[in-house]
Amino acid sequence: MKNELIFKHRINVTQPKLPDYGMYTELLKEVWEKKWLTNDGPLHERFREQVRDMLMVPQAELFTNGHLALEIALKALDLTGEVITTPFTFASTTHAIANAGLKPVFCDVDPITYNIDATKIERLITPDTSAIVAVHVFGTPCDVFTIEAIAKKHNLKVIYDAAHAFGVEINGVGIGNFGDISMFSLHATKVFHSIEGGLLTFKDESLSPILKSLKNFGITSPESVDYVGTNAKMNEFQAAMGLCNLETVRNDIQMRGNVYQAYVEGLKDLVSVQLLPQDTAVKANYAYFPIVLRSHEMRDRLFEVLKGYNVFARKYFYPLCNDFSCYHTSSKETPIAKGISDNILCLPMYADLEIADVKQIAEIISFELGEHLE
Ligand code: T4K
Repeated sequence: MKNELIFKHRINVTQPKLPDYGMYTELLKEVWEKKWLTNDGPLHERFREQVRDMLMVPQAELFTNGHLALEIALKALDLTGEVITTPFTFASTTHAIANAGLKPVFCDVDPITYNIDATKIERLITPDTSAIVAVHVFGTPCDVFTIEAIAKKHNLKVIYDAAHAFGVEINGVGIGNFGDISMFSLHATKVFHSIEGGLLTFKDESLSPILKSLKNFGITSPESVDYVGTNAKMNEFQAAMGLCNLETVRNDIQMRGNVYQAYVEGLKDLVSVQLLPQDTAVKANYAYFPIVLRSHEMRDRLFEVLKGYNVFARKYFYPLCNDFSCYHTSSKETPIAKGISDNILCLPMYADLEIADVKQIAEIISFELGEHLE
């Protein structure tokens, strides 16, 4: 340990962006005046329209969190049987598939982007396959064009878990325009948040009434319930937070970009560290800063030693979903994903992280990996 590099304050993997307090309470006055707290209130509607415009998508529906939004997306598309998906993701993705009564079939990932390897999808398709659920992990877009071609050829639906990808664009096209439905998480730990929250984007207008109904107990009119729905409505306090954060999100992403560059500068020459590459066709949102170490032991040692410096990195995503005991599957079928998951560490990344702190974290890592550059 190098004592002079120990932080006096705790640095977590992320820290939520909070808006101006006065701006938030000003919006809450409307809630008090109208006495409308949830169930499609006026702030909810305003937020829905503004966030739809911001993401440049034709249709958007809001939910109380990303996980339930994803479950509802799968139910709305009336899927059956098997769904091809990635094991390198948060538990939510696989659980949503299972909770929708579907069987997750795990496909290996690309060693560079950590996203589902589109070239390995077709061999997993069976007569029971109804969809592909891919994740834009850490905000890096999947190979959306290859996935679209496979889906068309085999008549499959495509759902993107875009939990990490708020504001990402491919050649100027909002990432929420790809696939049948995309899900964005608006959780406090994300690039953009509404405390808790979820958003589905889609092109097919006819999905809108089904999604609205599924998040409201399956009710379709005062005297009819046509679906086995749930309660996944976004309330007015969440919508107010979303409206406030929309004001600053572009600037927040720029600040994250500065943090990202400072990390790249500090870590790019380390031979033990693999960084996510940047694609010039992609407008990034710098949601996470993952590094892949050369071995599992090196990753676990760095994870522990960073805590001594007051730096709390996270092993996103370890273990892999196909190693969860509840699925009775194994990561043996997905060796690339296993290697990444065993060796990955996500470093602190948020808009308000000081550049000097990023440089210090990079210096700690260089020192601890024995690659201290004079
Ligand atoms: N799909 C994917 C690919 C996802 O990553 C997620 C969620 C979902 C679907 C589901 O979306 P949601 O239903 O959540 O909308 C966190 C988040 O809770 C979760 O939203 C996120 N992915 C996941 C990657 O990260 P944990 O268990 O790591 O959270 P926690 O409480 O340990 O917090 C992480 C760090 O953030 C801590 O260092 C402390 C800091 N923090 C957290 C909160 C909540 C704060 O400083 N303030 C806060 O208010 O899951």
